[in-house]
Amino acid sequence: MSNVTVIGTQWGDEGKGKIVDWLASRADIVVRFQGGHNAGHTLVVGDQVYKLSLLPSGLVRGKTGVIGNGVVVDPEALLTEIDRVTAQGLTVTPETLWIAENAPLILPIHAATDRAREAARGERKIGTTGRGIGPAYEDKVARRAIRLCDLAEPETLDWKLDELLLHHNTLLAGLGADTFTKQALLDHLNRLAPRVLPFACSVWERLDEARRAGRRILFEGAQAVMLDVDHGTYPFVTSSNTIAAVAASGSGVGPSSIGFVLGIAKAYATRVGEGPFPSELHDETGRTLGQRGHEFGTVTGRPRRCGWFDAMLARRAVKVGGVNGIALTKLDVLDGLDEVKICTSYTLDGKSITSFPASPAAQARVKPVYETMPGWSETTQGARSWADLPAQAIKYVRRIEELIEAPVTLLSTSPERDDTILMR
Ligand code: 2SA
Ligand code: MG
Repeated sequence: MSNVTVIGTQWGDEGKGKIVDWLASRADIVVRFQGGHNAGHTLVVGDQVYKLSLLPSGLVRGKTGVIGNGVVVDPEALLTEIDRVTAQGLTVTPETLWIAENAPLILPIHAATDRAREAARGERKIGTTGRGIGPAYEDKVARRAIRLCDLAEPETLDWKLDELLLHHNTLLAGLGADTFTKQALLDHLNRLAPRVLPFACSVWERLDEARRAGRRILFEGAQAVMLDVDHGTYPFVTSSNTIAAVAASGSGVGPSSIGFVLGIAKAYATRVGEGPFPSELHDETGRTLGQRGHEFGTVTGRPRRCGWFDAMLARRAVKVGGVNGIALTKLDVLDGLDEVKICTSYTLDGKSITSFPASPAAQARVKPVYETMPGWSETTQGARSWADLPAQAIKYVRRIEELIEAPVTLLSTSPERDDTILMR
């Protein structure tokens, strides 16, 4: 295997964690390149269940884990997660975990701003994870972020904190929320710095060395294309680009290192948080999918909205995300349904449309047009070969491939790592 980049093609929670884990066994280095601890990957390894938010999944398999410059790093969340997996028996050291010294940090003030703004939005809230992801990215672009390397420099930290506080305290006060003192943030950072700084390094250089040594790199995306700040259902998106192209800029390698782009798609659709979701089901079928699929957020525990597979959006994700092949997950959740539906086009105000509109008002009014297929009564759970699958399930998969214009290269049939079928 050469390099592989894994991205979500829907709204997250497609089961990336398991696929990344499966691929990690064939890679040497696993790299996170965007997002922060708003990601949530559940890995089932034997009788251990690992819940990772910030750490690259490969660490669980003894691979080198990398947190690239495109990630926003909450040092406290990082250390909590390191402590948790350490208690589960893993060893995380500066040899096995490399964090980009130029990665921007998330401070408690970012989460406060995130939450205060969401509260102020009321009905119009985005439904963020409340972890400060958006405000941290804003600070990066506004050139006032505190970066990991700054923790080693008291003078830099001093003036950067002034600038940060000026901005956020003004906002917080305006929103009627509690403001922060410089001393509180300084104490927070000084407490964490000695444990976090040893992981800081020049990631681009190490990846360059690794590349030249022929080591195989797996880039692990978080969130998904429909949450991409440019290509997603803006403004109901996360604050980073989530497409494969960002694996390069978010870790400091050239675009040719991205390799094969594997898009993860769930056999139906889910979404947490607010925002348009044309194929959402508000009926018993929707609730059944949610229960069978255990559709509750890893990070916030929120129940996920459920609906039919949206081939229009998945096709778009394939195109803008640069997807070469799809890993289709959770097909077994559809087992036993009398019929299954795929959203193949939309209508907008009664007129047929062939592309998802860009404006949020139009996106909210879009109605799905479905193609209905017979379901299958046999179980697909745990199937380990093509021959184990019911004929109707195969037809469903083939139809999806046709509609989204990408081959299904992997089929995952249970959370267990070995229940994965390599299709081609
Ligand atoms: P934020 O906190 O600013 O990123 O929130 C903005 C919107 O993005 C949504 N969001 C997510 N939706 C689904 N899954 C997410 N994380 C994973 C998880 C990730 C994964 O399992 O929880 O599978 O990689 C995630 N992160 C952000 C959020 O609901 C808002 O709609
Ligand atoms: Mg998830």
